[in-house]
Amino acid sequence: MALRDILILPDKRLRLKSEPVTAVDKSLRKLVDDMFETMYAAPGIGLAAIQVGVPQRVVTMNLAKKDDPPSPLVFINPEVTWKADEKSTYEEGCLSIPEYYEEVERPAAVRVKYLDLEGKPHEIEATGLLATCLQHEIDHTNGVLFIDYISKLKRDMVMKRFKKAAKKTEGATPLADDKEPSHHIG
Ligand code: GNR
Ligand code: NI
Repeated sequence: MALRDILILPDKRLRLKSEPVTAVDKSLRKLVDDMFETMYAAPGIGLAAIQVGVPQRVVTMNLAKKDDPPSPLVFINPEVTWKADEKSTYEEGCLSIPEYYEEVERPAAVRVKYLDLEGKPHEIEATGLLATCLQHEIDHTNGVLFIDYISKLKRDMVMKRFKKAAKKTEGATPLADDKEPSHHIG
């Protein structure tokens, strides 16, 4: 297993439409393992493959409460097949938009079809946090972020903040774990 870097706004790759998985093979299982490790370390309750730079329609999730045993879920090629008219509001966050939280209204229940890690098809009806998280992650596979549902004023403010932060660190190379920071000379 390996930790992968999480893409942060305004990384343009977060706007890509991911490609369907065509084969559940060894490299896909390695991707899923790495996604779980990365999601647990973050920590987050869900992760889409594009958030680690892989434009494939793969989602991992763990909605277990802190201190409860993990309950890992994998959704391959997930698709919403039905949305309830009823809405529910949840304060959302995103590992690609760290430390920003805002209320988002979405359908309160959805049906989702997907493949499991054996390539076997399933269809589930989700409510509550599972419904919200599935919609948030399926949006990622389509290049959609939760800030797309908030006011333009708030979204512009968030984009400005993250563009400024990215500018500050541009050209900076992450240090390897075994290296000490070098000091400027002169
Ligand atoms: O960790 C996460 N928490 C969360 C809270 C409310 C609604 C959605 C989420 S998903 C998020 C992790 C993430 O960015 N997944 O894409
Ligand atoms: Ni997210």
